[in-house]
Amino acid sequence: MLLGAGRIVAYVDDINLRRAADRIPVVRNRASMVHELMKVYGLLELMKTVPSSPASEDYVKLFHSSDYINFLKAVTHTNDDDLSIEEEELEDTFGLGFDCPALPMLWSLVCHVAGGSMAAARLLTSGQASVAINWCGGWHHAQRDSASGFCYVNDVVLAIMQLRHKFAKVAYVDLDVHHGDGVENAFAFSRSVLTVSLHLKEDGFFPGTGTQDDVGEGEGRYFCLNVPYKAGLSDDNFVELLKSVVEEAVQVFAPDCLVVQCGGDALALDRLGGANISIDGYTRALSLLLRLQCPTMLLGGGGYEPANAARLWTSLTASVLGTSLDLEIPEHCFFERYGPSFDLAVTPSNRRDQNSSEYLAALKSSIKAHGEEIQK
Ligand code: TV1
Ligand code: CA
Ligand code: ZN
Repeated sequence: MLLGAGRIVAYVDDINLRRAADRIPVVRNRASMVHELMKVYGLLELMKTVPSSPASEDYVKLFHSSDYINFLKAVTHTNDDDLSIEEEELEDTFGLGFDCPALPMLWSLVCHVAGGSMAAARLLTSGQASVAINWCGGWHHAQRDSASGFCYVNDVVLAIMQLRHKFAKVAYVDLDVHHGDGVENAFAFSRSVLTVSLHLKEDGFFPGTGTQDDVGEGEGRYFCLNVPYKAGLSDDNFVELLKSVVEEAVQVFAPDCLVVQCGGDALALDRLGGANISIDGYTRALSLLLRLQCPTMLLGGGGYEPANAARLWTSLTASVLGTSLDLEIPEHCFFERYGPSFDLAVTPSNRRDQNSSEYLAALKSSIKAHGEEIQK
């Protein structure tokens, strides 16, 4: 399928960025697996590859508070033992703890991750690319003052802030199975950034926010759209929901630029997920968004079966490039991680879709009503 017809596609490719992303514990080595799979399929020769460099403290400060930044730097220069903060206390200290441990060289990790999406933003603002890809980005939970849900820095928010220098209106669409709360909060008061998140919403599922009546604040009211779904969401229903989002809200908003968080944890059988989407479902979703024909940034995010995240992002890249890939995974350094199938497919499981047609109809009509508010 040719999604990016006539578009210049650029891929942010930097060894130090990958090494930083590889150190995030729940997705250890995933960034390298993604990159190596893209490479062995020959995709790197089909795109412009662009290096990134670590962001500066001043750049990170454009969104995050000085107190939080100083804490990250302090953690970096301290051993666990000298930190003189108890584990539980750490949990309330700028969000560090179980999900976001105080990793060694944390500050450098933050600068590299922020730098990756900064490079992608620059490719779009300079007009050097019409699609810019950073599979090491998409850390949508980080807040101004704290880490959250494996996210230490909100590279997405920082990148959107850069895009806003050139593009008056930016639409953000978050396909990750979790609510994109950090990005939503950052732009809740803004009418220049439309944030949309589709996510699983059930009792106890992280982060618990993102109900349908969560629509933005003040001037930015109706410029946040949340599409909460139930467990087992199928490809057809996922694509239908996104189609209604695109037609009723995104097209009405008429963005000058698009940022898509392609978190892979809505894939079937994800360790942390609960949706039932296949690679084909994601590809159809992305094609709806690319049809808007705006400069587009593609980011990663969740995806807790690393081999499946690599399969997804490699397949999405190939689709954007209009090339098709052999089903058999080629021999390469991570080959054994793709067993037992050793093929590129991620197909739906046979679980039941708990989203009834009544529930979906109500969601769609509320998306439509939301779009009418944007129109006003
Ligand atoms: C260390 C080691 C931490 C193994 C955390 C699952 C782990 C989880 C781990 C885990 C895990 C969460 C919560 C509970 C909030 C906590 C990248 C009240 C097997 C974008 C973040 C999910 C999703 C956080 C991030 C969630 C993203 N679930 N194993 N942690 N407290 N945290 O529920 O959106 O994908 O699971
Ligand atoms: Ca989401
Ligand atoms: Zn997620």
